[in-house]
Amino acid sequence: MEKILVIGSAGQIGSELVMELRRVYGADNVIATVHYTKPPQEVLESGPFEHFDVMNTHQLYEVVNKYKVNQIYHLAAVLSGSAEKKPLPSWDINMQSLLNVLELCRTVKIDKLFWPSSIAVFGPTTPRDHTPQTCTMEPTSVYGMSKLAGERWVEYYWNKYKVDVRGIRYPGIISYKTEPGGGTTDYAVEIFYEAVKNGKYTCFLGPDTKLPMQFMPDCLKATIDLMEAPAEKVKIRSNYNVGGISFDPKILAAEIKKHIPEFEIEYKPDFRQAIADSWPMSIDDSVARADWGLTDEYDLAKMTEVMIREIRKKFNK
Ligand code: AKB
Repeated sequence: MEKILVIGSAGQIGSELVMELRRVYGADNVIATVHYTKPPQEVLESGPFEHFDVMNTHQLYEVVNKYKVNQIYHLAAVLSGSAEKKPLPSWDINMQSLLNVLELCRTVKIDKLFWPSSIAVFGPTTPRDHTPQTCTMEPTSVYGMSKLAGERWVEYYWNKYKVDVRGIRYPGIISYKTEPGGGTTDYAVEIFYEAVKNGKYTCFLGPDTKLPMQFMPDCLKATIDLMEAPAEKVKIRSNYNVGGISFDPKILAAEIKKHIPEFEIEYKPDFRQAIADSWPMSIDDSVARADWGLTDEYDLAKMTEVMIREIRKKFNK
């Protein structure tokens, strides 16, 4: 039987992944954990929950022993925008937490580890259109540097110790349950909230900043599909490209206007523009499709419709 530990269960992806894993594997078999942020009530109430700091190895081993954990999803990280404000502490958290978890997997019997990377591993010297799985990677953000170093470490633990680690280079993730925090792609969630609540949005990226994004249901499906794939199909251990849908703020605003005709957008690019300009505009994920059968369901129109419907419900609008 699987006993799954989710590190970072209060975050945008973690909070929804816990609920999906509980649906698939049974509520009692998925242990949600956070450090300081309070997770949504449904995460707290629907199954086991622990409070601990992944930087504290003693606490990490204790929780793993207590529940006889055999799978870990390590999602805790400082994202791109926040990491630029505190480069050294962010590097420390992103790298040391990963090394703590990798060492745990090496020394205790953990069957599988999921650790996500990001499109942030790419940089200005990477081909920006249909960015291939393997190409030049010279990230310029602290977050991207930490994710690229992490990719090398997870592959190292696979090659050297056979730690069965799997991961996806997440594009920007769009969702309506838990808002993201500190990322460069966060505009693509904020815009929906502001459109529904106030009918206008000031975007921190310019109108033509095209980036790859993925809707949460497709993100959860890809994550769990990769973890359930037979080990021999997972040929890349340093993280797979996943492309989702590519669009820029003006295209997204036009799609939102189809539902909220009075919606207005203005642009005031800030420091995150330079980060976005160094990232891919679209991703080639053919390797993930061929190796373990990545599929996705949502295009821009379908995602926009669900986002607006659900946020309207949330705010009785
Ligand atoms: C960010 O914007 O930092 C994240 C990411 C693309 O990894 N959403």
